[in-house]
Amino acid sequence: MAADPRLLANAIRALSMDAVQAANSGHPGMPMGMADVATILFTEYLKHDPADPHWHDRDRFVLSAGHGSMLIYSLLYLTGYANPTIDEIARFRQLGSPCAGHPENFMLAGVEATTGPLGQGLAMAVGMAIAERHLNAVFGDDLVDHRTWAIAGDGCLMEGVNHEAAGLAAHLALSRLNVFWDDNRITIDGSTDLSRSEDTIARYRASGWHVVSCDGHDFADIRRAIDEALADPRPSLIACRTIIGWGAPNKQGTAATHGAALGADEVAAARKQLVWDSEPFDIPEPILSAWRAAGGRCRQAHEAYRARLAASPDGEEFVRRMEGRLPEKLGLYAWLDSLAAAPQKIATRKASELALEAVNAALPETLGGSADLTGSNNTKTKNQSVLTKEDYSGRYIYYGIREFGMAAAMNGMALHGGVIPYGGTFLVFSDYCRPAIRLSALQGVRVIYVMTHDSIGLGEDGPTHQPVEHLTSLRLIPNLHVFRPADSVETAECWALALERHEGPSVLALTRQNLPQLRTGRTESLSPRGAYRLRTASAVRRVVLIGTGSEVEVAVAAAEALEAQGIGADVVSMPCWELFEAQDEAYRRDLLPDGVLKVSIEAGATLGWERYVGADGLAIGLDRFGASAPAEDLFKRFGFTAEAIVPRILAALKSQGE
Ligand SMILES: Cc1ncc(C[n+]2csc(CCOP(=O)(O)OP(=O)(O)O)c2C)c(N)n1
Ligand SMILES: [Mg+2]
Repeated sequence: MAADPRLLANAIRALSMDAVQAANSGHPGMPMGMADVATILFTEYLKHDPADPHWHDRDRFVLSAGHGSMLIYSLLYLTGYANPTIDEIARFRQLGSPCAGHPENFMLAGVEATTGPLGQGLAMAVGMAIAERHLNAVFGDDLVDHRTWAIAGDGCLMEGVNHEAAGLAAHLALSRLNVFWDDNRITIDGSTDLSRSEDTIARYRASGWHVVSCDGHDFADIRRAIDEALADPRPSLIACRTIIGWGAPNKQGTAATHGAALGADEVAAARKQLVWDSEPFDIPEPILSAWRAAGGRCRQAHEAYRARLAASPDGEEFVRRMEGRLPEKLGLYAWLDSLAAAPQKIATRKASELALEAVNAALPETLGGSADLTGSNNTKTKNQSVLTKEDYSGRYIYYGIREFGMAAAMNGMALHGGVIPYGGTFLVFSDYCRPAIRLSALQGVRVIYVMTHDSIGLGEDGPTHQPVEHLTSLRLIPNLHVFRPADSVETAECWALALERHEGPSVLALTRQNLPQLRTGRTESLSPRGAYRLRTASAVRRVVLIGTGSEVEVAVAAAEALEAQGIGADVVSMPCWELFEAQDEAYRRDLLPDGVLKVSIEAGATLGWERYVGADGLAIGLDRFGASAPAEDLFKRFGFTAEAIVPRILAALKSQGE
């Protein structure tokens, strides 16, 4: 006889309140409130196999309301994943325990996404559901046929990104996406009446979703709602009316259960209420075996899948893509050869498009897109058809004006695996994506951001569109590689580096304006070192000019003017700080030696360049907003010309000599 789901759910409640109590920190209310819904999902619907958490065709589950992390830790333990162990749960939120404050994909198999920043889990789930449909269209039902589930709270559905994600999901008719809304009408400050008056259900319906409501503590009603969701061809929002902290007799239904330990008295009262006699972290044997049996539910389906995979002629290619291994050739060599033979004076956004022509032909796993700036970001190549609800096999997504939604969806795609997402917008709007870029970096996923119009060089659109502080601020994000290539050759090299980077995201900052090709003749790839000597001083070296992107051309002109006066000047092109930082000291010192004047030239904030030019160096940049005018006029106006820079260098040399 099947176990009583209430008993199973109470195991989640006990683990959650006891772990939070032990840590004296955490969020018991959400897991206790959603325990009943989660029990039905994990014991009756979710396709997963705790024995192989990475099974490619498993359902994906995202706890968008990440503060309720004890819910997922309980579920993984109870269904029989190798981790967390019960000891790790008992050490919830302590150093070394994988049961971190919020769920982290890099700590536990079974945690599909790092969540906690509200709304983003939902948006990542949309990306996972897109990746699933795309791979299904390419590889067929035999290899790809799964669902994406998410639990979102009131907070997730208030955050702006939920609107972008919901719009995208409905537009692409992601029927295999099912989102539970923990409709408990409580947030940290108290009742949602304090801050919300909208009709969330009507809003989702109007967006094109199927919405079904249920009593989140009535098992039959939960099943009915899920069955209805599964039958509908639209993405579904399953609004579950719940009581936060259900089972804690004096605190349930109040914000007091949201984010603090219940306290010893209330935990004892909840034990009585739930008729739960066992000690903390001790799950009674019959209940644990019932959970473990439920955890093994899909083993046969998994085995059948493995047999299909082994028999499939596409199996090897599918596994290659899912494991994120690149094919031998990125397709860029022929393109680099042609650049050596016939140098191009083009914008780096155009150079990116031409590099992508080769990449997209060689790599069937790239999935591109833009937030409504396709023609400006140059992100769509000739061989890419559009991914639509009628044809998910397309490899280009019109994301609409949804930068944050796009970035979060790309995180979901990369986490799902099987695709390498890249997406474009203007660099200035990287701010709109920033919370998701941060999560790309934290999660260690290969997402490639194509950010064009990378300085005042974009010209007439003016200061609203001209990035100033963006390169600096992106370089602050750990594990993010920020590339700013100087010409068509570097652009191709940086694309290769971004694609080969399995362990994290990359930003390609690209120009609108044309740039000369500075690297002529076929050379080895130089960008992997992050910075390299592009031009060596002829006269005795007294200056090292360091440029990035469009300002490398300016640095070369300034170096030539200095040499004409007998002052030796190296030019260092530095397309990627992070890669340069990874070089050994000898290389770094050789490039940026002591005893010479070091000058950085970048049309953006100077903050940070002290690191390379030193206290006596010169950081030439832009520490104010730009202006609306043709690019050439702006470069003159703000001093990014050899004529403006050389006198500053001469003055600095003079004062150094004194
Ligand atoms: C983007 C973001 N803003 C703020 C927070 C801090 N925070 C965590 S939970 C929460 C309230 C969420 O309310 P709800 O989703 O209803 O969760 P419940 O109280 O029902 O568990 C807030 C503001 C956050 N985690 N992410
Ligand atoms: Mg709530």
